[in-house]
Amino acid sequence: MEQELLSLQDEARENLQQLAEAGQLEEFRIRYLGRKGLCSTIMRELSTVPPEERPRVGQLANTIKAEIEKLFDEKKALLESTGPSGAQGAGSIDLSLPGRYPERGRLHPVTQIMNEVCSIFEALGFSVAEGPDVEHDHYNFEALNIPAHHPARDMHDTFYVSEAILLRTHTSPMQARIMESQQPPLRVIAPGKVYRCDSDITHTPMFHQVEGFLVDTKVSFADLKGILTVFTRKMFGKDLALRFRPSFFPFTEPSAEVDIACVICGGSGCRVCKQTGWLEILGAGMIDPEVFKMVGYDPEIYSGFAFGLGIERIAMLRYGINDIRLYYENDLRFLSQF
Ligand code: 2NL
Repeated sequence: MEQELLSLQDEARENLQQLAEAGQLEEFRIRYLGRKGLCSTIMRELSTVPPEERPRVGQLANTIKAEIEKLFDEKKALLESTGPSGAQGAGSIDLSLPGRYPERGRLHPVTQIMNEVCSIFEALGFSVAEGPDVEHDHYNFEALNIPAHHPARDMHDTFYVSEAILLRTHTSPMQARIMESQQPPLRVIAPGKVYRCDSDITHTPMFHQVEGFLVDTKVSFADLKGILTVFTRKMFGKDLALRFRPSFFPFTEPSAEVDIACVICGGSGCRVCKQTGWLEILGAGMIDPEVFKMVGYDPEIYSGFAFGLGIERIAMLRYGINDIRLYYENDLRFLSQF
C-alpha cells in the first residue's frame, strides 16, 4: 500500500511535468484528484490495511494527496499565468500584444446636419419644439390652409392611419399646435421625421425636416430675407451667392424658394444643378392670414414668416452625396466617412 502511494506520487509528478497546456489540466485533475480518481480510490482501500498500520498509512495517503494537490495548483497557476507566448507555452496570455480597441461610434450625417441647422437657428433666438409623428389631419392640413380636396394634398403622398389620423408629411403641424396655444411674439423651429409614400434616388418614405416660423407685429419679407440669408451663409459659407425665387405654398403668401450657387460647379452649370447653376435649399414665405385666423391670431395685428428645409437634401449638398438611400442602408463604409 505504501509502495502504491509512493509510486502514485511519482507518476503524478511526472505527468504534471509533461503537461504543456492549460487545457490538459482538467484531465489530470479528474484522473488523480477527482471523486473517482486514483487518490480517492486508494483512500477507500485503506479499510483493507491492518488496523495497527492504518494510522501511519492513512497519514501518508493524506500527505501524498496534499502534495499532488499542491503540485497541481502550482502547475495550474504557471500555465494560466500571463507572459510572453512561447516562454510558457501555448494557452498563456501574451501581455505584450496590443489591445483590441472598441470602434468609436459617431453621429449619423443626418443627425450632424440636423444639430448644426438647429444650433444656427437657436443662436438667432429660436426655440426648439418637437411633436408627435402621428398627427391629426387637422394639424397636418386643415390648420395650415390645406382643406380636404385641396390639390396640395396630392403632392404630399400621405400615409393614412385612419381617415383622420396620419403620419405627418411635414413638421409644421407642430407649429400650428404652438400658435394655437401660445401668443406672439414667437420664434420656434420644429425638427423631426416626416413621412411620404415616395421612394427613388431623391426620395425616401421617411426623411427629416426643420421648419420654423417667426410671428410678431410688423414682421416683413425683409426679416425673412435677413434670417434666411444669415442661415444660408452660416451653413454653406459666407461668400456664397443666393437668390429668392417666387414660389407657392398653401400656408404662405407670398412664397419663395431659396437657391444657392451650385456647390459642385460654382454656378457655371453641371449635372447636379441641371445646368441652371443654382440649387434649391429651402422654401419659405409670409404666413397666410388664413393660417392666422385658423389658430386664433388677428392678421391685422400680427404678421410672420415661415420656412421649411429638408435635412437629407442639405447634407447631400454639403457632402456631395448623390443617392439619398445611402443614408438608410447602414453601410459602415459610407457612415464612417462623416
Ligand atoms: C419646403 C417648403 C415650407 C413652411 C414650410 C411652416 C408654415 C407655417 C407655419 C410653420 Cl404656416 N411652418 N412651414 C412654410 C413655407 C415653406 O416648406 O420646400 N420645404 C422643404
